[in-house]
Amino acid sequence: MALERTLSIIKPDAVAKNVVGEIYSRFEKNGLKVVAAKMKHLSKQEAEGFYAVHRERPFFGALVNFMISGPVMIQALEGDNAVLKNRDLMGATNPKDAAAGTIRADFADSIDANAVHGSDSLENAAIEIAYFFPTTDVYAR
Ligand code: RTP
Ligand code: MG
Repeated sequence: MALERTLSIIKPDAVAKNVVGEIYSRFEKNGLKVVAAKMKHLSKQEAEGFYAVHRERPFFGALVNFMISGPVMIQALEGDNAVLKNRDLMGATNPKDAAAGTIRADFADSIDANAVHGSDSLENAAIEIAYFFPTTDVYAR
């Protein structure tokens, strides 16, 4: 299996629900190690830049406004097949469609307030990690 890194964000709704530790525990129990982390209240510009691929979508404004509604917890995760493993732990984008036992099934309220972000490809993972962390702040383990 390939050792990978992926970018995870615990969104404002889940930070407000005080389930950061609960979500970290799921990463740890499934072989994903935190190799960089910080809490941050994103500016509008930072959120727009992060989700730039979605800027033409009808939900872009709502997505950005939600992401700046409170602090988020941002982490790089490392492990075997980390990108797909994290997506599996997260569950489907809409919590109504998320499999039982996934983070979104357990903690998300709606397609907007859906608890977590995870990179969707290895290529995007590298871009997203670099967006938030200088290489010196990512700790190989
Ligand atoms: P994320 O990027 O946050 O990890 O979520 P994702 O890959 O599962 O979903 P994506 O298609 O990348 O969409 C990014 C976020 O935009 C919101 N969204 N709303 N109303 C809608 O149809 C809609 N579609 C997407 C969601 O909050 C999603 O997480
Ligand atoms: Mg996405």
